[in-house]
Amino acid sequence: MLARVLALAALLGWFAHLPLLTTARDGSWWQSTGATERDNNNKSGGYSDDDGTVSHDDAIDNADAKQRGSGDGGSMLYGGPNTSAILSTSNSSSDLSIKIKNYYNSKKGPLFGGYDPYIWDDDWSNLNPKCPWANLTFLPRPCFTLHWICVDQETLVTHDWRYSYANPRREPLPDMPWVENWNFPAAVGANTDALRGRGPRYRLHMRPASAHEPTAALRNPVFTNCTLPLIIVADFPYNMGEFFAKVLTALDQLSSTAFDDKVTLALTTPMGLDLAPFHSLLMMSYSRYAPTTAVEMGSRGCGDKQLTYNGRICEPTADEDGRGYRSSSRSGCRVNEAVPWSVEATQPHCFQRVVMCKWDLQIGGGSPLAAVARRVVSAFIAKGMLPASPIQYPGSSSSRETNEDGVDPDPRGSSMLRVLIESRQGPVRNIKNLEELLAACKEVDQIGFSAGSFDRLSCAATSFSERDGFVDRDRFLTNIAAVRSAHVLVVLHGAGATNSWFMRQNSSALVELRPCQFGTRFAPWPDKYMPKQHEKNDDVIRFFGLNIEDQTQCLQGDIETALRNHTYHRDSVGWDASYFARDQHLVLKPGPFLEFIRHVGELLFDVQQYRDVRDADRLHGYVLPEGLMYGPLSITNLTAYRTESNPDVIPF
Ligand SMILES: *[C@@H]1O[C@H](CO)[C@@H](O)[C@H](O)[C@H]1NC(C)=O
Ligand SMILES: *[C@@H]1O[C@H](CO)[C@@H](O)[C@H](O)[C@H]1NC(C)=O
Ligand SMILES: *[C@@H]1O[C@H](CO)[C@@H](O)[C@H](O)[C@H]1NC(C)=O
Ligand SMILES: *[C@@H]1O[C@H](CO)[C@@H](O)[C@H](O)[C@H]1NC(C)=O
Ligand SMILES: *[C@@H]1O[C@H](CO)[C@@H](O)[C@H](O)[C@H]1NC(C)=O
Ligand SMILES: *[C@@H]1O[C@H](CO)[C@@H](O)[C@H](O)[C@H]1NC(C)=O
Ligand SMILES: *[C@@H]1O[C@H](CO)[C@@H](O)[C@H](O)[C@H]1NC(C)=O
Ligand SMILES: CC(=O)N[C@H]1CO[C@H](CO)[C@@H](O)[C@@H]1O
Repeated sequence: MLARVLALAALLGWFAHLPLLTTARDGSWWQSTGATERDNNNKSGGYSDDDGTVSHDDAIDNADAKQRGSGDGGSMLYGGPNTSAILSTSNSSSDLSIKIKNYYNSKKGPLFGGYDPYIWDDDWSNLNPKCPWANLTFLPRPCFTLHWICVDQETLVTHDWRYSYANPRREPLPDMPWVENWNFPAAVGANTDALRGRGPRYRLHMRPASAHEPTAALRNPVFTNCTLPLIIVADFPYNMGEFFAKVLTALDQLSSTAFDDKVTLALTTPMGLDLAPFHSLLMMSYSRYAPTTAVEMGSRGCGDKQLTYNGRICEPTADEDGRGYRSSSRSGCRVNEAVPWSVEATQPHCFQRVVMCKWDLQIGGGSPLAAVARRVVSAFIAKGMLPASPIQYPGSSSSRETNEDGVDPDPRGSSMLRVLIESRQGPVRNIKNLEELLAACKEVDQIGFSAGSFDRLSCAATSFSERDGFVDRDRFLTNIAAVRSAHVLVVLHGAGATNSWFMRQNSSALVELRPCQFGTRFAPWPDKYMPKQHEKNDDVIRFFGLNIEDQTQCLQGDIETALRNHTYHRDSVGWDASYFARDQHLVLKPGPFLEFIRHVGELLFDVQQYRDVRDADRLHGYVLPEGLMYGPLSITNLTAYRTESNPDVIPF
């Protein structure tokens, strides 16, 4: 009896989208995901040039107003079945499947316009092995499935009967999820968040099929089940750290439960922007097809391409439904070429199923970051894509460091501590005296260096991007090779820290430098990203924060300077003390810095010792005017801490 009640509850949840049972009308689909209240003061990212406040942004305020205005939709409309209900009856789930299937079957008929409107979303293993396999039964909440969809540029055209105007009991169209937060990827070599670079929120449109479809492919839709697009909607899509932490880990998880690698990955990029090279490279492990953008997937076919790429004139589209050539059909083509994102011989425009997932600041993430990083790097290694490290440490023969296909020997050893310092260009967060630090490393190495098993020290510097901030495909892969040839990666808080995930695990460390006040007064911002994430991932990369709290070692960033001297317009720069703190340059005194590096070297290999020191609140560093102090993260008031705890300060 109980089982029957539960099964009924599950059925009600499952069928809540049917007109008779529908209660909510305009709830955004993600409102039912239990997403917590949006927090306007939270910075995003934390790794990257793109991280920023939400607080000054009109788009966000609108978004909030909208969320408040639309009430608690809380419906099950587009979220798939009530998973918890079904799981709670897990021992009767096959029973349940049959019941649901029968329900569907009994509803088939002419009313549904000839299409089965509610395709049974279980596995597709009965399909041609060339076609995607998917099990969409238990998609996680931020994902949902749409049926009978054509894609035309930025618009999803639904042929689903439940949304048709011809259906007197039609439902409102589902709300397409927004790319709510994103910073415009300008070619300026600086974080556009500090430059008010926030883009207006963006989403794809959705409309029902009409009497005036623009192309032959849309007028005569052929719905394929051999291409399964997964349209990804993500906050901060151009922020590699966010993308890696939220999208890639979620994708990794889905790939082990819901899809095989024949899925087509399409990222929603605002305003027709292209993918960044890191998108394609990071997603490579999850689809055998080239990732694309949602808009590219909706491209109309051969028209422009044929004219520009091989000079062939595109034949004007004739209708294939017997009505002949219409002057209105100027776009689209009779002949569609194959596309790299599908196995099919010609570009598909219409799909039996399209899955959409929205991963944002609140919802996202899946598999552990370190595991995903291992998978991504192994794929590069297996394909022979990793170049040799660009960094030549003394005493290493370059031949030993050349990666051969499928082989990735560890060149580092355990006697010379290899330190790689990120050299940043652009107007903010540079280390102004890199050469001095490199020279000091050499000197210390000559005088005598000792840290754990290490008795030599070697430092090198590298930039992770071009001057304009661009990271092309080769640079991205070279960066990975570079960090894998080092024991310690030193970065200023920012995008460079994301590379720490690609280091060799269990024998590498990340040192994150935080300029004056950023690691103390504003500590909650940087402290909640890298340190938390690495700790959550079993410290396979050891995280060390070094907070520079000596004013003589911090310099105002160029953006703040230009703002204060009226070179920059007030309207084009975010006036925010936390940005100013983050964006300072550093002029590091070599003494305390290298003492800290020695401390890192001592704790590098022994994770237990590392954790003991962390538990003893002596892991992270604070560079004071008097010297170097060890302490925990998140000391927001150094004066108070020093009064209470009276920690030693190593004088310099
Ligand atoms: C899903 O089902 C469970 C168990 O029946 C129930 O407790 C829960 O409230 C349901 N969730 C929603 C969103 O309806
Ligand atoms: C699941 O199976 C167990 C034993 O096999 C049974 O006691 C239990 O009532 C079942 N639960 C449901 C929801 O059917
Ligand atoms: C589909 O996924 C669900 C939940 O993960 C699982 O219970 C079911 O067995 C899967 N079906 C197939 C055919 O793998
Ligand atoms: C997929 O489409 C092909 C061709 O239309 C059809 O023969 C096949 O039954 C479909 N398979 C499924 C599982 O829908
Ligand atoms: C890291 O070391 C731990 C033991 O300290 C071990 O369990 C784990 O498998 C190692 N991970 C990798 C990736 O080497
Ligand atoms: C203002 O600051 C910018 C950035 O540091 C600098 O390039 C410029 O020369 C300064 N202008 C004046 C008048 O000081
Ligand atoms: C830090 O603590 C000291 C006393 O320990 C207090 O005088 C000072 O105002 C505090 N600073 C801030 C910024 O709260
Ligand atoms: C101001 C602030 O930091 N607010 C919140 C940011 O997000 C975390 C977790 O999502 C909350 O715990 C903070 O309160």
